Amino acid sequence: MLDNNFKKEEFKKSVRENVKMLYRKTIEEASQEQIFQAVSLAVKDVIIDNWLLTQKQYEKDDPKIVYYLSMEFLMGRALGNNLINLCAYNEVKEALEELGFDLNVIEDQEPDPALGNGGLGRLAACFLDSLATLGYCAYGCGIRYHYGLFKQKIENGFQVEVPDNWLKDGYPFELRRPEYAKEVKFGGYVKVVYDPATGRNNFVQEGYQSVLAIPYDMPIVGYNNKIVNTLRIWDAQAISEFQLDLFDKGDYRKAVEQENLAKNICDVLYPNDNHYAGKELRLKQQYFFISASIQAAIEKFKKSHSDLHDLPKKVTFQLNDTHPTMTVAELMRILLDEEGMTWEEAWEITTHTCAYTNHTIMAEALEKWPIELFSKLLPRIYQIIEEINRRFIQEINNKYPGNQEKVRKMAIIYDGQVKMAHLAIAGGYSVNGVARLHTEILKKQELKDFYEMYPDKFNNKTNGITQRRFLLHGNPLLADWVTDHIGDGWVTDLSQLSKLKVYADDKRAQQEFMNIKYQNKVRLAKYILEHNGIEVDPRSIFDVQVKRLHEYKRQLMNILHVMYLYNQIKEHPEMDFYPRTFIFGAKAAAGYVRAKLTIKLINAVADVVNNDKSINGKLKVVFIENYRVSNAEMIFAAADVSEQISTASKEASGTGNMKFMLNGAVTIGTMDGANVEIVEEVGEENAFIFGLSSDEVINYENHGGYDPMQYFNNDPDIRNVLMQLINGTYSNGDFELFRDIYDSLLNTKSSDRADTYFILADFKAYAEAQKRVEEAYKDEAGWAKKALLNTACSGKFTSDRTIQQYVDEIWHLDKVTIDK
Ligand code: 26W
Repeated sequence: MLDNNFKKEEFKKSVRENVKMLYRKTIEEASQEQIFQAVSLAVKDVIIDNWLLTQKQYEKDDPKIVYYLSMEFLMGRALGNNLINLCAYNEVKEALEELGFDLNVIEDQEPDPALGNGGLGRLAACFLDSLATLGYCAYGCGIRYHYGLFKQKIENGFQVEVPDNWLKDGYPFELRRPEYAKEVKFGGYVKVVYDPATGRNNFVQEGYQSVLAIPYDMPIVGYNNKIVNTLRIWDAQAISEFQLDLFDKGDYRKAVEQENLAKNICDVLYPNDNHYAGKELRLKQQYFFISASIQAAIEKFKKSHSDLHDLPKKVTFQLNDTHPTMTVAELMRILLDEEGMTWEEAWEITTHTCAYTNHTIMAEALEKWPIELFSKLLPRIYQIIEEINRRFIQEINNKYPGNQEKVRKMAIIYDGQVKMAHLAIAGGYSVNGVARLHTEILKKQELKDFYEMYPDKFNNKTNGITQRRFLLHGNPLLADWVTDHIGDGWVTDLSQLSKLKVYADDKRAQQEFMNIKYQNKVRLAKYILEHNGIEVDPRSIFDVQVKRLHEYKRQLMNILHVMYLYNQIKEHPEMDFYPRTFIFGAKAAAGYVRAKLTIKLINAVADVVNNDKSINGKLKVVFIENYRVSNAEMIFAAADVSEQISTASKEASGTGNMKFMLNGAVTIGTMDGANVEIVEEVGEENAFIFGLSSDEVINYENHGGYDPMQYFNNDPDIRNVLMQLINGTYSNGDFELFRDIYDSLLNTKSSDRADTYFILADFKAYAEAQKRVEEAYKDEAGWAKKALLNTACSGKFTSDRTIQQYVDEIWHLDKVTIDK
């Protein structure tokens, strides 16, 4: 029996009590949603005891703290995950059964907290899980968006965005903590006041508007170790009229302005993934949560330490991409203006406390704020950044005398813009990429000049995922099978999966493994029938691409290949063809027109193919509506083939690729991001690799010489497929509907190159790799071996390993255990 605080009878009693207290109902009268609330409250009760224990232990041990600062935390549902980590899932399942409820149905009542877009936000959530499980003192710091990532509806094949009002029934796992509120100041101007006592100029912000930041804490439960860490998300509240200081009393206009400022800051998560839009409100969001978080961190530090010079020994601020880069300037502001330090002292502390992770090399994702916007909203912060920039340029000039080119490329402020990545690099002690290839590209290409100047700051931390959510919770059949074969040590030490390798050729193990895959496919098929009304055959190959929709991820290449296969089957009905179900799931940013059109194309192809009786159901295409963390768990478990087909060099790492691998899906992919390391672990013979290398892509980009038209002219298969975009085949005779997609592949506009993502260059290699997939799948034992080996070789990709590397090489945290 695992060590947990659950006594079945007590738990049942507590659920009854909660239903009574919350709803004045008996269990029998309560709705499933009400039961969810009551169960969650009972679970929270247990969590809070451990939460208190953890705080006590941290106070006693005084370990170093990492603050993981992120605009996004894509947590997914908490109930099931908390039960898993409390080792109480099965007991609670039984207890609920005895009360007449199905835990799965109760779990489905929880809204998916979707305070993130995709990879970056989900990575943050996996990291919090690993930090708590490994026993490290960590705080996630973020924003309590009232509306998370939109819900996706598909209407007539088009994406429609629906607001995600996740807080409407109240969220049981959050705790409002108004007593820790912080004031955040915007606008106004900076007054310089000479202080004769110190001989220093003091900088005072005046005429500003304030917002109150109210923290809400969510528990992050470690696995089976009683540790409960905290995700602190900040909500904005107006400073009420009564709290205006004397000077402002009766300033009605200011009261209204402050009220409005507070009203919209936390309204909604920006739905752009990998695309910078330069919106003022986003800048406000960034400063809002950073100022509140850094203030709180400094206050906490000072409670138990007397000398702020020790900050780097006790605290790291990890910046999740450039979005929280304001940290550098805000920390400087506090040390200079509030603590009275000299610039040199403050800079020494700041540059040994901040560290930056880069998650993308996509140029359009780089944050560059216009000076006017920045300086007006944050006058003091801007002033500090100007001084950082002035000194940084001096440093560049010292190192490269007379080299204006270097200044132009590296300055923090240039061309009327504040470049956040440059600030993050200059202001911190570590810069890391998220997969080996990505880090190499940063060093050799994107951040070459910075690497040359600060080689020691650069390091790699290949991403990882938590096996607790993506195997133990998401795929209970496989989790049990693994435990039956190698014990349950893998739950906290995923490298133990390698013990499964001895079963790779074992007939019985292969059969059991594939039988579990089959049952998971049946589960997904049922979901697809219920949600899409499409019948799919669980015996067909489940070929899955689920991730945000972006041109560089090349969902378009996937669907063009489906069109090509359909043409083949139609032309050669007698052809030997193993039935395949192509499954897509993807949200497109609301303003990303071409991405949304790609969704329409996928659905249009699905309509034609799925309804063509003549192909005997050999080919099915499914677009899963509203792809999100909760259905992702089920999708990974059911996949045979994992599509990881980004243009080489563009996908920094990918993390879905790892979730598929863990669940025994075989990768078809390019040598991009972490795919490189996946292939290294599992062996080339257990993956299907194709396409241009990152060097080839970068070479084309730097020197030109790519001509997509050549493929159109010389390859009739490609030509046929492309013509079908503009001859009405998938648009009821409408020649214009998909013209933009056609043009994007072939028509060079004056400014940009056609087929920016080399789809036509890679198309045939992709089709050929897909052919190899089909041949391999026909060999039942051969495929089972490949699938099993993918699971067995996925140990490296746990976020526990990633976090341990961050701890050893960047954070240097102390391990904490709860005293028994
Ligand atoms: C400013 C708009 C914006 C919003 C989000 C720009 C950039 C982002 C993110 C950095 C995009 C993102 O999620 N990147 C993904 O990060 C994952 C975790 O490291 C990687 O696995 C993915 O390859 C990368 O695309």
